[in-house]
Amino acid sequence: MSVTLHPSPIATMAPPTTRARIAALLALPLPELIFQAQTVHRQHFNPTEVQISTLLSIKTGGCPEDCGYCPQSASFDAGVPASKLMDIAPVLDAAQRARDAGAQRFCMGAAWRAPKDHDLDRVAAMVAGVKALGMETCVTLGMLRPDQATRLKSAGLDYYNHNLDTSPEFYGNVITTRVYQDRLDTLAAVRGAGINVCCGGIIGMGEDLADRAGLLAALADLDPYPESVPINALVAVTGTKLGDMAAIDPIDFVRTIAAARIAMPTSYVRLSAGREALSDEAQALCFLAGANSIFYGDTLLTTSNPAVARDNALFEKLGLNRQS
Ligand code: SAM
Ligand code: DTB
Ligand code: SF4
Repeated sequence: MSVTLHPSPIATMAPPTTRARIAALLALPLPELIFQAQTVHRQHFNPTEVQISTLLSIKTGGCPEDCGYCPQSASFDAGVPASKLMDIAPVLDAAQRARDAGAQRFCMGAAWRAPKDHDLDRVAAMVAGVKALGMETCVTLGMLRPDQATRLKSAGLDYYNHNLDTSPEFYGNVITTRVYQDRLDTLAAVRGAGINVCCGGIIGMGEDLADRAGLLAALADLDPYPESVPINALVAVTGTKLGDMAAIDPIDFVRTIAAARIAMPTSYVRLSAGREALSDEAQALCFLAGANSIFYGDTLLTTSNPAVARDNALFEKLGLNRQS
């Protein structure tokens, strides 16, 4: 007599996907979520230390991409005039000022779809100059080919920022001039050149909870996941496609930070754009949720950031220190 073996339902049940795990985290009661995030954070970091990066826009505006959030896109009139790539000396002056003010990393951003090779020569000189000041270096220049990534690595580049921005499904609502796979290809080129990856996204662009889980899952499933994860709250700039978007509820932002911390335990999770609209109390919750990095300095790229004096007072009030 033959016996048909039926596999047990438990053995055949697929393990939950990263996305499902993150969706479950986002749905937790806040105290439970914060506790889990704090626990993970303390396993890998000193919870009183915050990494400090300062941004500079080295080439502003006139960008051919149509990212719906971005005041630098030529598709919108957000009152940001286009300018050419800066000279090297003023960039190094700005880096030195940032270093003297306490920044560890200097991040240079250019409003390009992708850098041209002759522009890359000057950016490589900027990277080498900032490195010589004893700072960590980061650039965000748009799409990159593997040979361009190698060129930047040779100049001393520590981090390349290129965000996935949102979930694969929501992406087309925000950007039509390039696709998700383009972003993944650039990230692979950066990783392949041995540069650390800085990659995150934006919350508050009209996406739903499933999209937030999808973004965080896409980040966490990168192998390895990014060393640095900027979580931006949309800065709704008048004139852009998303200029009328309502502000995100700060508690939803805190939840996203906490889920990012749990999903990427050893990453620096950066409380990025949108901090100016957050109260001290909301920012304190973000730090409790596992954020351990900020952009420091009065401006981001084209929009404003909390004044240095406000951040210094916040650090003092919360007993936070700059990472040593
Ligand atoms: N052009 C390059 C690129 O897109 O890769 C680099 C600069 S771009 C301004 C860097 C990132 O800033 C974007 O990917 C986006 O995540 C973020 N960003 C831009 N505008 C923003 C806004 N209004 N609010 C929040 N984040 C924003
Ligand atoms: C990131 O994720 N946020 C920064 C940085 N990477 C380059 C940029 C935020 C820009 C906010 C809008 C602006 O100032 O133009
Ligand atoms: Fe251009 Fe970057 Fe702005 Fe997109 S986010 S429009 S690529 S500067």
